[in-house]
Amino acid sequence: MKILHTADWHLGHRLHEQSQMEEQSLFLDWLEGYIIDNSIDVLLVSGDVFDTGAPSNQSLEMYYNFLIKLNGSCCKSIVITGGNHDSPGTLNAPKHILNALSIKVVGKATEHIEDEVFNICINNEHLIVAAIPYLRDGDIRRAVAGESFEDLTDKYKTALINHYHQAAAHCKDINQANAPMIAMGHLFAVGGSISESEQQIYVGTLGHIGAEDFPKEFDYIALGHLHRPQIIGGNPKVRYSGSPNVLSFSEVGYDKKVVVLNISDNKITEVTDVVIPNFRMFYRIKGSVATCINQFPNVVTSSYDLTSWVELILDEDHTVNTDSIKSAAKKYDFEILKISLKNQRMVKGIEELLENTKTIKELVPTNVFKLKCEELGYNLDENPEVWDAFNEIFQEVKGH
Ligand SMILES: [Mn+2]
Repeated sequence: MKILHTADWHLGHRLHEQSQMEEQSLFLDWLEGYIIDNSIDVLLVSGDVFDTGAPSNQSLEMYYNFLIKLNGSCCKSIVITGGNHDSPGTLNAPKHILNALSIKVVGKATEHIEDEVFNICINNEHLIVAAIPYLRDGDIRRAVAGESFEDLTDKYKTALINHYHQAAAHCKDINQANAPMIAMGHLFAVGGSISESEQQIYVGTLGHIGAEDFPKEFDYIALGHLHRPQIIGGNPKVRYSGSPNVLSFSEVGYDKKVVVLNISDNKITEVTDVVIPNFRMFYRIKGSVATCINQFPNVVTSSYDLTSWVELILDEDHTVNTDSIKSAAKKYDFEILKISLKNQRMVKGIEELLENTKTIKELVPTNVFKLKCEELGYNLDENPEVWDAFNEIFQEVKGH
């Protein structure tokens, strides 16, 4: 049996207000081809299918078109979980009709752990999957009035680990065939590295668990949430597939991947990283105005013919004039999405940030909070609990 693990599609994501629909649909086409060419039996998608809780019609269409294309193919089973970006209601709405197509959807945790555990059987081979979605505090725990932030953090972490142990126990109960057991998850596991697009979805210290916290019964943990493919705590069985498309310029410089597992005789015999093609090229060019312009001829277009996107980080003071850059760039067919100054955050206060911001969407609330603290002379580094508290409130307000 062959299993493919992916996550963090973020369908509908825009990078600096530019639609990424083209590369996202190229990824889904590529994935469909890969699954068919390599006879993948099971597809696992570990959360953040959509970028927002209310995906556009185009995003929904991409999703359903992809799923229906696999119907009748070698891929007999698909398991999809909700991430922190997904609205459980949106993912769950078509749950029953998708179930009829052998597609299991778990948008959020319910009170019944058996709702998250599936016994998949293909050609007499079994696989047990604990499809654990992003776990919101309210889904797994009753808050108690008057609890401190430390209490809350500890209790949430305990509830989270318990949830994994309950799932493992249930998997064992139904595992008559001694089949491999895989858990899915959408969370921040300690020992991973984060990119800028994830900092914006920072969840405080809540739910930070390590590789050792996952029940030993699981043969593999298919994680989502971090966008860089990576193993956690040096354990190759606890792994993030990463996002298939670049969602931030901080994600430039490494390959995007999916993970393929081979199972034979009830054992995972092989775990392979598969590199996804670069549908669009992304460049982050740093240096003085002149150095950056000198780099322009090195910017190439991908074989998929999508315009390359460039971010410039200028090593200049804040009075720099960018006209020469813009006119030099006219000769080339890439697009500059963002020009920033290396020391921008040091020189800009809130007023200046607001003045230079074209749309409210460009403002990241966490940055505004940091700048406000800086202005007030309040040291956030020395008071991490205030930073955590802000993020908690922020998550609450966003409705996650
Ligand atoms: Mn996420």
